[in-house]
Amino acid sequence: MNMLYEGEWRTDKFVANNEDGEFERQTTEFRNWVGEDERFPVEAGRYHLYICRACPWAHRTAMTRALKGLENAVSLSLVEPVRIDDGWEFSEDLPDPLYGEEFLRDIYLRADDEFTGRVTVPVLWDKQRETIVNNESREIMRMLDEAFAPLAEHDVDLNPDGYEEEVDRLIDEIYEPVNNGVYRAGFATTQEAYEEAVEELFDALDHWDEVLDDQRFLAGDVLTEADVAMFATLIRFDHVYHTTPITLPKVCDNVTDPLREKWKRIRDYENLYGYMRDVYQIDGIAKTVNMDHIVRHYGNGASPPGFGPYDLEEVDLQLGQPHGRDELSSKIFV
Ligand SMILES: N[C@@H](CCC(=O)N[C@@H](CS)C(=O)NCC(=O)O)C(=O)O
Repeated sequence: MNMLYEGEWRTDKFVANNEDGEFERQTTEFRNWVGEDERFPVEAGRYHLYICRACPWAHRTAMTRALKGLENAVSLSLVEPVRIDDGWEFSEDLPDPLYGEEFLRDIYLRADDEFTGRVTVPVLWDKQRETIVNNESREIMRMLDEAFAPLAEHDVDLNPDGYEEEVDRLIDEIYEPVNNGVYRAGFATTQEAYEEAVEELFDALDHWDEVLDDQRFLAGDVLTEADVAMFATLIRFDHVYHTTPITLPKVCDNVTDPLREKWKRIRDYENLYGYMRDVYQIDGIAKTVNMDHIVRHYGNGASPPGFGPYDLEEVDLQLGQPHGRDELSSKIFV
């Protein structure tokens, strides 16, 4: 994978798997907090989100912005869905609205011209100080939810009083097996690492399908940040992640797929499927989902060739179909 190394774009530096063949996600570099750090006060129009519609981590931040009604307070722009050798790129169709840069790495270099690390989305950018505030999706999601609340046009709290501990626990609980689990399965280069990731992923999905049998959302009766995190993985699952093991043995000679029968689609889960449609149908969410970008990203060499894509025509998730889950709880927010 490509990355910046002391300010230079390098294609030879980064190794994502450890010696056991397990995929290791790098930790992010910019971790400032709007509202808590006096350099970054809460101000309408001051901050910008760079995202990619294909990326599940970036999707969390776009969903939170939409649910809170922060579109007028925090601007947003997209990079092209296919990550090329030069990394994430802007284009004529999807230009960098702030500086007219060619690549997202140029934005990182504006923040730190000696930057070493991967050039990832999402990025929360401060237009006034001209630097990256934060590039960790979980933290950006929380900031949009809480620090930016005074600017929000919707009375929506995704980490409500009394739920805080549970929301953090849930976000932690689904991260390894589900959100990152699909990548641990897809990027594993040894049989052992692959099997462990697949077992954990489907044990977790089975578990949450059961939990969602008698509660509408992960934390109970209302939608929280944990659901935002879960949805971003589920919505990509049938089109992208589910296709991985079909081709994985062809990609990695040393990984075979005895666990194939374990792989279910979200459509095969009664409750997870209804839950995914439920979240999709909440005001503002559908427009954050760009299935075309999702499928193009995973199908065009941006990721290991084992990933997707399904033909969009072939897989119609029927996301607008009734879900009946309002019988479990009549409200969505506190
Ligand atoms: N921990 C980061 C991970 C973000 C991430 O890995 N984004 C991917 C896109 S899905 C990316 O930009 N990858 C580019 C790279 O790793 O070089 C977060 O949650 O914000």
